[in-house]
Amino acid sequence: QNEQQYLDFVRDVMEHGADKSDRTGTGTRSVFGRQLRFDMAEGFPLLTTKRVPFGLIKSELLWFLRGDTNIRFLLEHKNHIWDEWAFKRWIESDQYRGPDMTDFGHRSVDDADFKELYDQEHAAFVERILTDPAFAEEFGELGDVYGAQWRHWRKVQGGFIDQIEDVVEQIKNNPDSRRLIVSAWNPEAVPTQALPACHTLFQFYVVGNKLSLQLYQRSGDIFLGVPFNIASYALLLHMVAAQTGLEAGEFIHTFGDAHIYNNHFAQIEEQLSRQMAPLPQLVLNPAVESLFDYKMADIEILDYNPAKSIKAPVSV
Ligand code: UFP
Repeated sequence: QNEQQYLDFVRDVMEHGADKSDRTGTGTRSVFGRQLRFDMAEGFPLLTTKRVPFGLIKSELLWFLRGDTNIRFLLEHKNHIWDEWAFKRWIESDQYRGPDMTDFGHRSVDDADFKELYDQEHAAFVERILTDPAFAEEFGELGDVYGAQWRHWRKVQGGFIDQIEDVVEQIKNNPDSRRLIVSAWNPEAVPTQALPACHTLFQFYVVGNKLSLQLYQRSGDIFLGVPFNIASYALLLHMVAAQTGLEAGEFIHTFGDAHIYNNHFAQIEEQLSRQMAPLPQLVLNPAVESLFDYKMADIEILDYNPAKSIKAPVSV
């Protein structure tokens, strides 16, 4: 079963992973090179052993597909998953005059007084993005993240490449192609990115009337990030299938460094102790005519009955 694979993967990493330091200073247990396969015929792979907030996955994917790289659209949809990355740029800028927010990720976990201060600064930041367009333009911007790489990859000779539009055309007109690839990894952009692409590259594959998608994820936070990433790419697969007259086949999730942060171990134990429920179903509005025309209400998840959510700190 689809979800069992994820739980087995978690156990594998807990048991066989190497304890390893990492960029964020938190420390991880990590493996290199793993693959999960999700057959869409079994149901939509939204985990049921903890609630995964599907609304956030939808708005983030719509944001990528717009080619948008400014958190303002996300905030308008009450989606805060990219806030820390923008906030970090704000507090490190020379225009920031508030209290010292250095290392806010760790400090807001360890220190309750600091957390209160951080929550205030963060709320003020969000409010300002939503109400001050000039501020939003400068500090809501994450640079060349997914939206930019997917929809307007900058060409050396000038102009842009719309990788998503191109790949959809290729799937329709040249389904046997072995070049159905979208790359988000741009070595030139890495130094200026708030977060260099974790979902490095993906490829489509058509056989019969089935469309499959394989993602290479260079780095995966197994507890917090990966459940989102699975659902997000499964959703993208369904949307592209719907827009190319195909059925969604498999989502294949291939990992480079797959890790569990040291401060997620208790949460992982809790999740592993839970029972799975049947997977939900995804329903897309069949009247939508282009991959770029989906709205929040056109994407629905049915029969999702998960166990309750499990909170854990994000390492920034
Ligand atoms: N991460 C994910 N999935 C994502 C995303 C980030 O797992 O979609 F954007 C995690 C992986 C890693 C961290 O723990 O964020 C990125 O850090 P680094 O760039 O050092 O790999």
